[in-house]
Amino acid sequence: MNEREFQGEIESRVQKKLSPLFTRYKTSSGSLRAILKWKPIVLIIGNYSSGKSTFINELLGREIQRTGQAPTDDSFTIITSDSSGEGDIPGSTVVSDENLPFTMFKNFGEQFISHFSLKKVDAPFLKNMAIIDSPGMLDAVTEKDRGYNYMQVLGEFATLADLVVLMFDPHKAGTIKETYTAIRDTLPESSGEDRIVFAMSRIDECDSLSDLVRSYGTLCWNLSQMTGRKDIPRIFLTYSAAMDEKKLNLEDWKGEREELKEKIMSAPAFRINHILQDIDRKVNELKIIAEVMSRVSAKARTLLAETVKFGFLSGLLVFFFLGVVLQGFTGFPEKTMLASLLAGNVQPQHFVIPLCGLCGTLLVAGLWFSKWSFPRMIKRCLQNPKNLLSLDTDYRKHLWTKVEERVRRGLQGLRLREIWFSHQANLNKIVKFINKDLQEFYERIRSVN
Ligand SMILES: Nc1nc2c(ncn2[C@@H]2O[C@H](COP(=O)(O)OP(=O)(O)O)[C@@H](O)[C@H]2O)c(=O)[nH]1
Ligand SMILES: [Mg+2]
Repeated sequence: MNEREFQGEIESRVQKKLSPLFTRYKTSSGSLRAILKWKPIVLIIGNYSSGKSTFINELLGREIQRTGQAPTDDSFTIITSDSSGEGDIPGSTVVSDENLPFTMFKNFGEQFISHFSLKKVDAPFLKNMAIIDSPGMLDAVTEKDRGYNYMQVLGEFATLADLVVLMFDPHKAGTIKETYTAIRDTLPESSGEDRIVFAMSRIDECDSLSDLVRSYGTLCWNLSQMTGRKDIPRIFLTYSAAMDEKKLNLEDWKGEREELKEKIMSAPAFRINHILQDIDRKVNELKIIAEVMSRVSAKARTLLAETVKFGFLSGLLVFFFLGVVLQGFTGFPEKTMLASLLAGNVQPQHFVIPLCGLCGTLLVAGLWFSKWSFPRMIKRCLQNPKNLLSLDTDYRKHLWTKVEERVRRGLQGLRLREIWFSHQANLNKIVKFINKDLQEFYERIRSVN
């Protein structure tokens, strides 16, 4: 299977079948489009001084990134390779380049942009891949001084990345909770943990084996606290062979660094999977929105039908008896339609009052519906829009938190005439895409693996 071709096919199918719906429900397929646009991405995050930049330099075989004990490098750097030679591109250019998937990062402001750049280096493995080096997490107080929302930036990069390496060192094994939360929230539930790789670096600095085991234990405890799961994911225990003064005999862990490197090199292979997971999430979000709109429209139509029925019945009563009532109170008209009907000599003028009464009643019913009962129904739905659908799985519950705001805005802006729009037909299209197109794509990658 040619991955590029497959990616193109997925892209055109999404474009054809889903984009009108994304537009219709005012949701953007933004990150999806960005992901489809460029090459596979590996994001490396973790505490400062955990050895991220050292590790990247090792992959490149050159000192490209600055390293050091203090938080030396406080920038996000995309490192990649293309045919146009080496060079640095400043953040302002990167976020304006429509061919790159980073245009939305403009929203994080000047402070972020001045701490963002793209480095082109000559490394064959980066032709079809990019690595992102990130500034490390600081403590909560210092975090405020950055001038941009660091956690959100991390989340946005993680959405684009095919693989996220979370790196920490034995001294700070207990402090990665925020980082983890920031990225986990942005990843689709269905991806499980397979897009996140945990690595504890600088293990050569442990004073003894028991020191190492203690750090590892702390880390496992923290991880299980964060993931809410009892099973511990694989944690690569690594160190940079270039560092001298090894207090421990690290023979047993020698291979782990290489394994981690291999894992990173294999990121392009995860890509199609990642794309499908993202489509899965986007389309399921869309489905929730369409479901709510379809339910609310159906409710509104039922309410309208009832109002029309009631209006018409009252209108009939008015039609026949308005003249009688009027006559009783005012003496006018001299002869009611009912009386002339019974007498058998009806004249056209006898129908004037009844018809006016009928039209008036229908008008009042219409006004009542549009000005009072429909807005009241929407208001009720807005009180607890969650009740409009069944959130039967954790995945759907999670997606709901993502789309709730959009659903609310959609409901608030719902015009009366929209209740005739074919939300149900849209919903059917979405379900069909999930059950047929998406499954077919999943089948195809399964048959290759
Ligand atoms: N002993 C030891 N030191 C390391 C290791 N990896 C990195 N360092 C040192 O730790 C410091 C921080 O590394 P750096 O790569 O800049 O960390 P970053 O902030 O995560 O990018 C530097 O002085 C490195 O030389 C390692 O595996 N073992
Ligand atoms: Mg660094």
